Amino acid sequence: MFAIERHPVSDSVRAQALVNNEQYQQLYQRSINDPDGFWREQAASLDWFAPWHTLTESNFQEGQAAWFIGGKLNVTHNCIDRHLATRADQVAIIWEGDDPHESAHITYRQLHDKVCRLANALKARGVEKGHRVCIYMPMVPEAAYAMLACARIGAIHSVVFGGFSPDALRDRILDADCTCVITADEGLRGAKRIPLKNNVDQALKDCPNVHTTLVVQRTEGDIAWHAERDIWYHDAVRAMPSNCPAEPMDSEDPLFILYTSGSTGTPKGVLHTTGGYLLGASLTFKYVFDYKDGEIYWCTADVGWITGHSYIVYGPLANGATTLMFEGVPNYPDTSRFWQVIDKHQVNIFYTAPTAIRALMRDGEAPVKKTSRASLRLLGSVGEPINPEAWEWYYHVVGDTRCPIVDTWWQTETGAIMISPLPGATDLKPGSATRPFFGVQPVLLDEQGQEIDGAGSGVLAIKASWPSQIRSVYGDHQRLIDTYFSAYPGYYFTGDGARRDEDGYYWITGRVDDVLNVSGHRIGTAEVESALVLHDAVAEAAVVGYPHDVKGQGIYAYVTPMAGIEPSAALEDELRQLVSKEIGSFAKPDLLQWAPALPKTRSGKIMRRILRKIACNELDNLGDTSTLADEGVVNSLIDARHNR
Ligand code: 6R9
Repeated sequence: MFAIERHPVSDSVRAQALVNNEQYQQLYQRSINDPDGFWREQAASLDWFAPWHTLTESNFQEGQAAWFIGGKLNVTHNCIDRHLATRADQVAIIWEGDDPHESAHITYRQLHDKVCRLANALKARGVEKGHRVCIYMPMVPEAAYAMLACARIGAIHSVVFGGFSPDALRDRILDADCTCVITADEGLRGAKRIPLKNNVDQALKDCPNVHTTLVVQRTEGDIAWHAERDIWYHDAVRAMPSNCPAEPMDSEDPLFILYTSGSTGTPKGVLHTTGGYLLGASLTFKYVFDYKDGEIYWCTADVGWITGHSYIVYGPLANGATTLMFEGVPNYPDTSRFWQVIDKHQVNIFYTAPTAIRALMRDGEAPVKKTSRASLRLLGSVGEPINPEAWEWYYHVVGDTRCPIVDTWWQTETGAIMISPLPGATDLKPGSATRPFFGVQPVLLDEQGQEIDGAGSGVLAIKASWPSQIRSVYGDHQRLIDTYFSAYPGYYFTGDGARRDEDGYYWITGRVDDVLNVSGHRIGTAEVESALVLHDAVAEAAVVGYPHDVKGQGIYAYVTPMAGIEPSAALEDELRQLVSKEIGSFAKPDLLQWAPALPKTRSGKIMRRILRKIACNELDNLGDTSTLADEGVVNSLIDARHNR
């Protein structure tokens, strides 16, 4: 067992930090005891076109949340225009290409110009306030322009991660009824080309309502052209005026939809609105990263995920920060790339995922140590629990024992960071996300749904609404209520389990539902199962997670073939391809086991608990098997597992 050492806040970090521990305690207490006063002060950090009159109206039973009611604002006015008086020539976005010789710097003035032109181009194509625009892009600055151009005119963006397959893209376009898609000819990652426009063409065969596709020319690769709907991005913006008024939006007008996986059914379109989301992203960015004017900040996420939305685009830009956007991958041209980029652009704050750290750890210290990293001041972690070994390596090797690590727990649904250290305030314990952010009231619930006091373990829930909370599941409000507000009435249910220690620190232990976290990607086991059973040769499939050294969790699929079908390596391969086609290659099973039958209860329910134990090789303690319809099934699965 790895001994967990406490890392106190150093004097030098405390001296230059925004808040120390006392100030954190005071501000936190105030945010809970006097929310009106606290949020009135914090909301003044944004520019409002019209003031709000009511702080919040929320009701967890009905899944209702509204914040800063009556207020009018525009996200891009806050992220761009208001900075022009003081920082027009400051760099807003540093773009680092896949190729280490390619980079670009975009100032706030240039960002204003780019976003306004694109906003005007969207308008010229008939996109209006409230329309949905799908963004399926590589990590190029145009992805940020596209999000911001939508926000400028009040269109709702739905960014779909570029790793999703054409089928997954189609489903998301249809669910949100998008009428416009912004994409690129191809993406470029680790010198490999990703056929984005081709994928869009395939997806759009079933999407008659899409009238426009704007195509960024990234690689000049060969693509098909549909003149009735395709336009080159550069042609569309060229003749447009470089000014476009920022649409005054209601605080509760939708800003974006982002699809995420749950334990059942198809992915949900998580809906976020304008005022509360922006304030949540902006405030957490400022305090958690302890951001100081002029610093260079780099978050390695993809804009296709919530981390990219809140902490590459909206949070940093709302603070007038310089945000770095990286097109490539950590191991191209070699595994020193992250650290080289840090030196090249003099990055001060670096925010990445445990899976990346674990992958780079395998290569040893040399690729890190041949770089300086002297500019680094703060490190961050997000997406999954960080194991203490990876934490210590990140701290000692990457951060040279100098930089605090903020382990930030949050979700697509929470919009912004919920539990995290503040660098000047919180002593660190490797593996713990530590304490709640201002205004956040986490609780641990036992099996009866009762709150656990003091130290203990339970499911993690949130007791009261917070500004950047999910507002709805797009097109299906009942699903919001069923998923988050029904299991434990009166609470927001996170889907995670957690432990609280004697210092009140939270330790997230992982999902308690059927959601996997594979390299930081959230994948519903039900989605993978649905893909597998589409194959004619498959009678039934059950998917569970198992511990994976680099990915955190790997995907373990049990597949029962149709009667008369002989399992084979070729068939296994076909099934993997099918998952790749239905979802994306990141969701392919790591291990596939042919199962003559699955363990079921007498009422026919698959006993996933047992399948999980077999996948994890925890065979000594299978738990209660008395409800099994046929114990022989379990023994045959165990035998097969042992034979692999
Ligand atoms: C931001 C993001 C959310 C799920 C969440 C939890 C896991 C995220 C974590 C963490 C432990 C952390 N998670 N951050 N677990 N420690 N610091 O990742 O959003 O993609 O919606 O995933 O990720 O299980 O419930 P999302």
